[in-house]
Amino acid sequence: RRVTVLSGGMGGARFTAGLLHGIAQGLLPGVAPDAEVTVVANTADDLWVHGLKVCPDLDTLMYTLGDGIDPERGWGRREETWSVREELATYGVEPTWFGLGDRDIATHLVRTQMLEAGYRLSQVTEALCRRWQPGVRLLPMTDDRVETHVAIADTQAPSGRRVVHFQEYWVRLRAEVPAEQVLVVGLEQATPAPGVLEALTDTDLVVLPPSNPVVSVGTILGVPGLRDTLRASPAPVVGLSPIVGGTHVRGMARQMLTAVGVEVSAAGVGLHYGARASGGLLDGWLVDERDADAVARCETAGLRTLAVPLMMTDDAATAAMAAAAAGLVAER
Ligand code: GDP
Ligand code: FO1
Ligand code: CA
Repeated sequence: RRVTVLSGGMGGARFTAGLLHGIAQGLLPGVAPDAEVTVVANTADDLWVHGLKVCPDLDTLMYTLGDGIDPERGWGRREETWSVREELATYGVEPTWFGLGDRDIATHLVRTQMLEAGYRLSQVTEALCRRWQPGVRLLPMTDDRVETHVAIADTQAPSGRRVVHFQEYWVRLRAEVPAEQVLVVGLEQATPAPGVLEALTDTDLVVLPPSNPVVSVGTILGVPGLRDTLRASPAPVVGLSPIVGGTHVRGMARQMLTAVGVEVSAAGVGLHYGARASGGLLDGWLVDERDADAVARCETAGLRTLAVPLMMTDDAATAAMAAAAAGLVAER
């Protein structure tokens, strides 16, 4: 009676919205219409800025599923204003390249003061969700501080490279410079947040949505204990490719996969996650119809693979791919 999703921000949030739609309509084989969804969210995008703790993926999930998201941007609040951002810029306070909306700042103020009062990130998230009612149990992957950084070429530096926070790489540099290395600071020392390991084992289905395989799903799986717990889980594990037609649909998955040496293709990502039968994580893998070549490659490697329409154009389309995903691994 439960489904667990490992999610980043926009892609995972959009998938989860459609998943909820599909479950309610009883479209997922092996999943009851009243099944509860737990989302384990990536927290390595998190950033301390202007003295506030900002959690982009947790907030994108919370706002999207709680109907507060700005639909154009895909992050931050709808009906947002930017007075504080403008005032900070007038003071010449950096970073001016990372914008916090006035409404969004309230979320970061609540989170920051709760953290400073000694609450854990999972308790803060639970408190914020009492207002937003996302319709899922939203868990951070860990309560410990973990931050993704990216090493890029820098001819001025003696070493020839410098390291920037993931948000600077993505928001200021627009991922336009090659990422030489992805460094997830604090990951080795992190422990799974309360309820996370149980969410991977005491469930009927685990989904790797079409989130970024490196800086969303990869960082979640990198929390010590998660990958092994998932591999040992009695629940079937199914994934959906974020690479369609040989590249990402949006964002910077192409650059991140290249940085870690994984082929930028639907097959490349599927084989990167690996078939459970050969030591990997997946019992099933969904690719878009445009990447039908990936089916044979993955099947040869023992990974049950299906080509279906994989563009999350609306909740109904996403519900259909969630149903196909559940169906692919239902009999496991
Ligand atoms: P982020 O944290 O905001 O970057 O969001 P995620 O990591 O959860 O998802 C980003 C990924 O979603 C990107 O790699 C995109 O390629 C992928 N994505 C976005 N829209 C779609 C879609 O409609 N279909 C598929 N298959 N992938 C998508
Ligand atoms: N993305 C941008 O492109 N520009 C921004 O100024 C920006 C600010 C921001 C503030 C809060 C937040 O939760 C997200 C924000 N994002 C911004 C999006 C953010 O970089 C992405 O949601 C993810 O971190 C990428 O995976
Ligand atoms: Ca993210």
